[in-house]
Amino acid sequence: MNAAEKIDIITKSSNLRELDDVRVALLGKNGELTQALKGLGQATPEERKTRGKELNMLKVQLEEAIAERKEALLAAEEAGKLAEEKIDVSLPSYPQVKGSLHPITQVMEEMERIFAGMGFGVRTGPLVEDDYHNFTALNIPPSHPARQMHDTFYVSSGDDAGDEDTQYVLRTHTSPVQVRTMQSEEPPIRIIAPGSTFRCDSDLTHTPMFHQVEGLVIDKGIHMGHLKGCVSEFLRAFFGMEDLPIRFRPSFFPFTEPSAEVDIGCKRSRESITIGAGGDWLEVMGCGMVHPNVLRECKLDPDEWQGFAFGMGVERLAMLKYNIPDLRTFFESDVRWLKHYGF
Ligand code: 2U9
Repeated sequence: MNAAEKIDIITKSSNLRELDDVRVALLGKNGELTQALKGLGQATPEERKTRGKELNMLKVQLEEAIAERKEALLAAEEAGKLAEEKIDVSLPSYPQVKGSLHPITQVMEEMERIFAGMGFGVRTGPLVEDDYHNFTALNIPPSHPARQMHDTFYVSSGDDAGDEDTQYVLRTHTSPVQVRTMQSEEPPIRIIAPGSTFRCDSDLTHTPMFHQVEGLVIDKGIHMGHLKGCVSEFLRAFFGMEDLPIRFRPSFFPFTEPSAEVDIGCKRSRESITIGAGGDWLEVMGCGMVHPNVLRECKLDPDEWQGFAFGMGVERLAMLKYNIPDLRTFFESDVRWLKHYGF
């Protein structure tokens, strides 16, 4: 086989494997050219010189031809792969993981939806509050236990953070939002204040940050009947039970008079709580008629304007509605937990 024929075989090899077989047959340890070069040992010095030169030139030619063909075959293979592996950029990513709002946000929005249906607007306010809006305006005396350092997160006012004589706290309830609303808007008022609140408390049933939805109605001639009707309507809508048993139990809060705690009927077993059925009671929220001192502090005459207020913990109500036994799971961000409870 002459040089041209050998090069022809190289350029005609149709894939990398075939090309490598040709390379081995020509240039491998026992290849044709390698053997011919080895055979030069027996040739005369003159022959070795001319034949050796020819064979080495041929070797370079063949190596170049093989390298060229290899490059061409690799390029063709790559082009074939690209043509085959077309990417459809319009396809959704896989696996398709859809995000969702946090369960607490979802429950809070559900509460907002129910109250919106009863004509309530939504108000929000600062998370870092001054002592006046969080305590004083709400008729909470300086000696009240809620004001103590171990119950409330006090915030250093620093050099450039507000008035240096003012004490700042992380709000312990959303009630200051209602105070601010009464002081900046004209009655009648019908609002809820959803949001995060903070207390120095951390155990199985308390986290330092939790959520509340509080509500306030101020109008002329408002009485306990309005309060009971509104709260009952909300609880029956929230738990989806027209005949949910509800009772109002006398209680005390500095900002309401009279005050009540609200219980719903349930059946308690060692494993779980069933809402609605059975002879047991479960506390779900607090409420009352706005204290005359609070009305006066907000420049409202108690003889002209009356109102009711209520407050509830969102985590607690979410746990009851969705049968979630452990409060801490709300803060663990475990996707399997979200799926299990259908969020
Ligand atoms: C103003 C006047 C009155 C809000 C109220 C409660 C009763 C209450 C608790 C429920 C569980 C807080 O999250 S919890 O620990 N709240 O029992 N809250 S009356 O009363 C107000 C608020 C603002 C101006």
